[in-house]
Amino acid sequence: MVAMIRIPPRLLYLAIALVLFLHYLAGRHHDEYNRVTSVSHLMSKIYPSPLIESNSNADSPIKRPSSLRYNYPNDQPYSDKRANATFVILCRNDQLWDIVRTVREVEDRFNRIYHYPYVFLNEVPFSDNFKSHIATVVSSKVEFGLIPREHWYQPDWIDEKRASQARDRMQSENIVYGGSLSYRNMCRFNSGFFFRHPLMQKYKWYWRIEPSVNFHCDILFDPFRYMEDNNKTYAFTISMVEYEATIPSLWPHIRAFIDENPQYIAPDNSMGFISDYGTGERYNLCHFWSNFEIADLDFWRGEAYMKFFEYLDSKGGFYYERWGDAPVHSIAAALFAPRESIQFFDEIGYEHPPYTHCPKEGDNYERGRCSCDPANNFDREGISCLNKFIRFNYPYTHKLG
Ligand SMILES: Nc1nc2c(ncn2[C@@H]2O[C@H](COP(=O)(O)OP(=O)(O)OP(=O)(O)O)[C@@H](O)[C@H]2O)c(=O)[nH]1
Ligand SMILES: [Mg+2]
Repeated sequence: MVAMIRIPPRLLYLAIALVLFLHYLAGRHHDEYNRVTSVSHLMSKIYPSPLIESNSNADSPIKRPSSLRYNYPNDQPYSDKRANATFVILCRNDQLWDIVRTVREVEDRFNRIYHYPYVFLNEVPFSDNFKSHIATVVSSKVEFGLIPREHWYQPDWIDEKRASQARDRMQSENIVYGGSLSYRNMCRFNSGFFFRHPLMQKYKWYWRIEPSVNFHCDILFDPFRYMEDNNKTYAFTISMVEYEATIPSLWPHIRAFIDENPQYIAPDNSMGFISDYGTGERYNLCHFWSNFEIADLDFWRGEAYMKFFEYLDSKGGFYYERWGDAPVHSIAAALFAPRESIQFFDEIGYEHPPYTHCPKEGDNYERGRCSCDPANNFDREGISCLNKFIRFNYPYTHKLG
């Protein structure tokens, strides 16, 4: 006869509670544990996903066996055609080697398979040396554009005395780029003009790249196609809080714009992400870090954003303060685009020094053969707004980091 050991139910519940508590603690403090015990990771061990097939011919279709088990971009099948999309890079001639290294990474991690074109923009002509080195590293068409004067330089109607006093004061207060006029030109250009450049007209989608940024993981899917197929408008990898001193009057102007133009506000907008409790009373300074952006050019070219930009531009804050294109773009995306059309790409490992987003959902890290340190992930920093975004925009499908 087999002897039966009777465990009191209370002891059993206690043991289960202890195991769950330890699991919770380990998941909270160890990214690695979190990843290997996640449901999607365990599922991927049961059903390993097929790898992307590389194809060096720009005109041939890209083959990728389909797998629709999970709702992550890396699992989307992209087998037929490319989107109408381009990389866009604003850059100076003296940044040649920083951008060559970055473009080489973009190629190695993604574009050697997809061959999307590049548009380089500059307020002065690119040198022949610059152009020839870029042509060496890209695997696709590349165009170099000159920015029209009126899209770049401080407009005549700006009161230069007031603008220079603002620059001097911000410099004395050690505000980053507070004393720089060229930085202000750049922010205004990125806010309101890059999508109007003649070379950009033929495209619907863009991916913004900057010199010295790093792509740490293989990108096993086509983000442009993902955006198109899933009705997305704007995608980001890093989100953080803005320096308040650079935008003191931005939010009051935006509130005035909203009051005058309520018809542009998307019914299901992301006010809850940029204003705590969604009241719209205060801007919580959260924005998408726009040095990385994948987005729909038609969103910027549309009536809502054009009116919004013209309104803000007329207030002079790009010069009398130091408004960045990041809060301007982000607030517009949050207000004028439906919230489900804003995409966070966990699978794109991205670094703009000093901050890195290192993939952490499911098995994104392993599949991307990432080179970033998971322990050094900006998403966990106090000034990151990612958790706020996830809590607001993905309440059910994404776990909090
Ligand atoms: N052509 C041109 N490009 C510029 C100029 N200033 C900045 N850029 C580009 O605009 C983008 C943003 O400028 P950054 O200096 O990187 O600004 P940031 O990312 O806020 O600050 P960093 O921490 O210095 O990277 C980069 O792609 C730069 O190459 C300029 O005066 N002329
Ligand atoms: Mg930069």
